[in-house]
Amino acid sequence: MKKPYIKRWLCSVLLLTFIAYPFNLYSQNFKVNYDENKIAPYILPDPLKMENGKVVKTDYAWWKQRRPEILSLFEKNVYGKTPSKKLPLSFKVLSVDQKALNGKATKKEVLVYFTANKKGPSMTLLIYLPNRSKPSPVFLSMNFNGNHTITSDNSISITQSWVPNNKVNNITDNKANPGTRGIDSASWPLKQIIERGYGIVTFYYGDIAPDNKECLQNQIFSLFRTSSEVNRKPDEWGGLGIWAWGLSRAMDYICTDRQIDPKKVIVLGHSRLGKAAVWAGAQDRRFAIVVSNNSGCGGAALSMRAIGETVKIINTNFPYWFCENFRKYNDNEAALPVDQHELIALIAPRPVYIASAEDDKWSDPKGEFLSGVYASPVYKLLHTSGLSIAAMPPVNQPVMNTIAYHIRTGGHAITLYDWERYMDFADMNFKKQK
Ligand code: GTR
Repeated sequence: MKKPYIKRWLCSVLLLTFIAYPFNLYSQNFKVNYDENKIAPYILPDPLKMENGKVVKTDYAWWKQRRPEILSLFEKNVYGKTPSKKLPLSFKVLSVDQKALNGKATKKEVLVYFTANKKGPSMTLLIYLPNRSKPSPVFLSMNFNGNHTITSDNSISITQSWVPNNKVNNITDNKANPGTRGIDSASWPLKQIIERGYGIVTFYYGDIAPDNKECLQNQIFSLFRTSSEVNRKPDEWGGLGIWAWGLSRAMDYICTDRQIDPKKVIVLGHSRLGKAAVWAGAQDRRFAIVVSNNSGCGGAALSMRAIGETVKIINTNFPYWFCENFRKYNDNEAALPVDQHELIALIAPRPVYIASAEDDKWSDPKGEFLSGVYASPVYKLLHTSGLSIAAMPPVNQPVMNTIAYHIRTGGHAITLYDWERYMDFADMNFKKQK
């Protein structure tokens, strides 16, 4: 009798270690709090109260005074300033296949150049559009490992950009290889997305800037600086700002593609790419809907709760993701002049979906939920609904108002369940547009 019990116990310990291991890597040198009762007192900034104490009561005051003020607070204290300089973008269609996915989709690869001489930095968009409905609504979302990893289709070009070494994928020289084709296909249910009438536009975030300490020595970053500028200014942008900028450049292409409906672009990101997607959606009002999938600290989760990953942990592990001023709030979150509920509020009155995973404690699901709750007064000021509940819903029971939220069973990932909820949410909102 005893033996099976011990075997089961051993398997569950091994399984838990395997699931928790990646985030142990990032948390091993820190004291991480997961206890709600140990959250230090904090006062969230009121999104409807100006820095001078004046209460915002009208749309006009929001659009002309408070919204610009919050945007500036995020630029100065968290993500850094996104340069306003416009680059001479140009686009080159590399391939078109109108019979992709068993004839159900048109697949395109498009090169986006950022310099007039077409010799500087560029990114490659991979696009799938449903043949039955054009112009199509699309999800715009960056991928983690290269366009060729989202499906096993071996006609997709393999990124030449730096990729992280990875024993599992047999990458040892920071170069993507054909053996990694389709490794992330579980996160990209293309068949289901196309069948529901949605397209996808994706690119590898490493095309824009490598996710490593060279991130800010890269070509895009240097396009906006003069050679005399050596050190990063305290409010100069970081990797998340550059990746968010890349999403807006992809939107620039989308606005030229007559097969895509530019009024129905859903910007979406998982985890670190969710942080960038929410920051892009907050700045660029061309995005019709914004989706945060497990974006956590520096994404949808309130920083002041300091549960799971904290400002100090993320700035220590990824010092190039945020602006240098953000480091002032290491172990000092209560002093922040802005918090992530106000990032969500910047999206108002556009629909936004915040999604958590029950086992993703590192991302603080409750902190992600509360951002939606505390952004709601701005949505109501702008004559729409916020998040109509004050307590977290049960797992796998989504709540969909203009702000939507779900916490699903399982861990840190983007799953078919998540994608299906986002398409339900987009259906609901795009039907209203008709
Ligand atoms: C972790 C990071 C999280 C999240 C995650 C991911 O290392 O601490 O904030 O970005 O990576 O991107 O999967």
